[in-house]
Amino acid sequence: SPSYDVIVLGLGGMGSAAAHHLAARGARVLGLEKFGPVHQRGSSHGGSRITRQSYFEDPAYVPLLLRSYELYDRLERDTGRTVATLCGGVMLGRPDSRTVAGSLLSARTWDLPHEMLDAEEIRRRFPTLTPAADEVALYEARAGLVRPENTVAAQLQLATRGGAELRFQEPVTRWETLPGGRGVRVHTPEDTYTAGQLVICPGAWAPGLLADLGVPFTIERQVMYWFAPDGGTAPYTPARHPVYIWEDAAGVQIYGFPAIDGPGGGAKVAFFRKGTVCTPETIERTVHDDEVRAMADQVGRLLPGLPGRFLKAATCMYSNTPDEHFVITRHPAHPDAVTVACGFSGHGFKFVPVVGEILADLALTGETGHPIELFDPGRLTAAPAPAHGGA
Ligand code: PYC
Repeated sequence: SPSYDVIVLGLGGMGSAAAHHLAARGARVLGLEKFGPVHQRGSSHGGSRITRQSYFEDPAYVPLLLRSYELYDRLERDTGRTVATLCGGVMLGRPDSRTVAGSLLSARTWDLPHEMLDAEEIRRRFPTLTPAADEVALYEARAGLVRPENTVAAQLQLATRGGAELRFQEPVTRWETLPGGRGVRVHTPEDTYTAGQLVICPGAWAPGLLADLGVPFTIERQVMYWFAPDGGTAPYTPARHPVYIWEDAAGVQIYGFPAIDGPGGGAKVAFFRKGTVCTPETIERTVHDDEVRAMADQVGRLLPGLPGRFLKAATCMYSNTPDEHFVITRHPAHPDAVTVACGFSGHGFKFVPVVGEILADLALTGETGHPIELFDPGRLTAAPAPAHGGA
């Protein structure tokens, strides 16, 4: 059976990044993907993902974001593909909302450039937005969007250029570590491969492929919607319109993008974290009228002109961990041979290039200089403390 330094399982956002970074360091890499290149079945499609640095989820993400921005720039230079558009972004809600207060905490902790805008100033700067009088925004000029399909295509291109062998339509059916620290064996319907190291980037297939990790993943169906605004897209183009995350008084978050697909393409908007539990095999791909109405109603409260005409919708999946922080680690049961990256919980794509770098570090040296303590799965799997007096 053919032998490699590293096998990468899954060539979506994270796996294609890993394959690229590993190949660039001279490793003999085999990448295996269940579907075709740049497919629409997982979590790396839909044309756009938000990127931002004043990170409301936790200030611990900021150093990784700063590195990710550098690597997105490099990806663009090395391939000539457009992967990022930094049109600015507003994180909007009441001052004490998680979206606003959390973003401000990261901005202050890391001294990131930002502006705080009151409702009047938001309306003056961005006339499509109609916040309530008690809402404010953190504006970040370096926020914007990254393009998932272009990013995956660029990373696959660089992986191939670096000598990686990439095999598509070839699902991994089984893998095992070999005795005596001799690496891993990976089985597909086509062949059996061996390698010193395995990197697993399973996306929404984590519950099946990483059952032994013990992390209770929840796979969620999410819907992305495109609307053609009343009066045309001119005020919604990236030169004039920011990305936005808006949290209403009830804590419901939506997010959206400028119109990046030309005059006929409309603008994309979605609920953040309002999905329904699914599996990759059973996910409902049809989007129903009541879902479109609910989205139009919610986005119409902030952008009254946007839900002019519904154009289309598409589904994708989040792979949530219980605390919505990622899992990036050497596999606790196979620490010498297996590295995993999963549970990106709906906010991972902006990190794709730096995760590739981290996975290459872990697979080739067993450690990384990047701060990944937050992503240790031990936080989710630790046995409960024994009851008092128990024995
Ligand atoms: O990571 O910024 C993000 C995001 C917004 C909506 C879903 N993910």
